Parts: sequence; structure tokens; C-alpha cells
Amino acid sequence: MRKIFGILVAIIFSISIFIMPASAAQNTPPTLEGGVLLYTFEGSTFTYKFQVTYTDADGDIPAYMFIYINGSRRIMEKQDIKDNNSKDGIVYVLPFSEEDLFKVAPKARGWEIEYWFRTNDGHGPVRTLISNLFVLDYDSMGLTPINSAAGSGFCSRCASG
Ligand SMILES: [Ca+2]
Ligand SMILES: [Ca+2]
Repeated sequence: MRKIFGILVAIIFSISIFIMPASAAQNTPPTLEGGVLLYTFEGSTFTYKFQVTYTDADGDIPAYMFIYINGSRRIMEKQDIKDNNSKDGIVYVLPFSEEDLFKVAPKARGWEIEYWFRTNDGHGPVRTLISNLFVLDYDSMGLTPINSAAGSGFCSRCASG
């Protein structure tokens, strides 16, 4: 009986030696989703904000979160500084004034820009495709998109105000 127990322990021990390093080495690369350049305006003054959501199934925190705007690298910051849970996503942002954006990307004046995002969960870099989207930031302007489910109008606050 004792011998069998000893053999069993030996088997379990040897199995765990083979399995442990393999599972420790397994990593799911992070995803970068919803990468966008949001813009808002008040009168003729525009403000801009790059945004992307980093998600990692293992809960890894990014070693860095970069955006490349027309080839120029910038560091992005967490929207919510207290958010350390990457399993449900961490939103990264980089706001720009009109003046600052045009310095980095002069052609943004004519709505031309190229940007992409790059990160690393500590196991290797991940990047997005190049984007040139400008998207009106409905939320921060207090608007509801025209094609929203409600479908009752363009401006959600106009009717009630
Ligand atoms: Ca990971
Ligand atoms: Ca989170």
C-alpha cells in the first residue's frame, strides 16, 4: 500500500513537472480594439482625443501603450487611472488641442491623418492596422447618433431643453 502511494506521488510529481512550465509559458496576446480619433467642437474650436481599449485575457498589464501619429510616437494614458483590470479592458486616451494635433499632423487640417496603436503585454508586441478615421464624439457633446435605437431625433438634449 505504501509502495503504491509512493509510486502515485512520484507519477503526480513527474506529471506536474512536465505540465507546469508549459502552462506558465502559455500566453494570450492582448487585443487593441475600438482605436479611434474622436473630435468635438464648440463654435469653431475643435478638440481631439485618440482612444483605444487594451484587453488581455491573462490580466497582463501593458508594458507600454503607444500611438503612432504620422509615424510620430506618443505615450497614451489610462482614462481611469485606477483601472488595473485588463481582463475587462482598460481604456487608453491621448487628448490633443487643435494646435497640437496640427503640429504633429499638419494634414489633419484637411481631415487627413494616419495613426496606429502598439502595445506589449510583456510577452511580445501587438499593433493595429493603420487607421485614418475621424469620429464625432457624440457622448461628450451630449448628442445621440442619428441611427440610435431610440431614433427619435438627432439631439437627445434639444427636445427636453
Ligand atoms: Ca497576455
Ligand atoms: Ca478594466
